[in-house]
Amino acid sequence: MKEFNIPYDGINLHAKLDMPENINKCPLVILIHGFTGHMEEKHIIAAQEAMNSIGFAVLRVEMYGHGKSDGSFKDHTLYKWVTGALAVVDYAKTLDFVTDLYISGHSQGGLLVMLIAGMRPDDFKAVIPLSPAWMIPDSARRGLLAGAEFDPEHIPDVLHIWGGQELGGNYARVAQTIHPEEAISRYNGPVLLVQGDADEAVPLEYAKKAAALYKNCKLVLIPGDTHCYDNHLDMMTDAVKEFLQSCEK
Ligand code: FER
Repeated sequence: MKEFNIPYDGINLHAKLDMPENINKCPLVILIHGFTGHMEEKHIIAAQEAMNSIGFAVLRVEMYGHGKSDGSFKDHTLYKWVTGALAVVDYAKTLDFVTDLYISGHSQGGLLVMLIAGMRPDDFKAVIPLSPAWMIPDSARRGLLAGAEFDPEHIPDVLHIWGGQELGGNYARVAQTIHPEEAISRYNGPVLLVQGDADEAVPLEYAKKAAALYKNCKLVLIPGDTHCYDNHLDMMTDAVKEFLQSCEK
């Protein structure tokens, strides 16, 4: 494992690169955590280890205001995550060992990779949104984010969200401008979307709608599982492994 920072626009994003064993050249998956998350979460590590086990390198990166990266949680927005992720892809494209590039993210990270895939569709062999929280923009337009209720036409400067944390109003202002359907329509490559059908954070209808809107999407619904695959983590990792292997055939 190599641990380092990816600098962009004067800030550092904390990254870890895990290589598969005994391989010189191989595909790379960029893997991103969710809202309030970080790269050492159980489901993120499980995905990374599964990918490594079938010969894929994995670049885990913590986005603005999360984990050991720069920026405060309160000040993060989806635009900051998008510009950060674009810089991460630029970095990944400089790595000589990489044969094919993939991108995967969980929850808000899943929304992020949907947006990035639409912005640079030529750069990825395939995209893997895990329980993607792509209802966030709709929720922001309705005035309900992470347990905070607000007037969507008069957004306060601070939102008081779950767990007593503060989130800047700019998060909501930015989220209101995002239309993931547009990003979905711009990516024609293969997509694997995995979600528990008892996900408590992302409505099941969003998983089904994304799968229908993508031109080439495999939807794996895990029976009875939660947002972070607490009951069947192995079913998530099995779906990811099978999909990635099919992409490399
Ligand atoms: C919300 C529901 C879920 C929300 C964020 C999430 C910001 C994201 C969850 C995750 O990334 O795990 O209302 O608002």
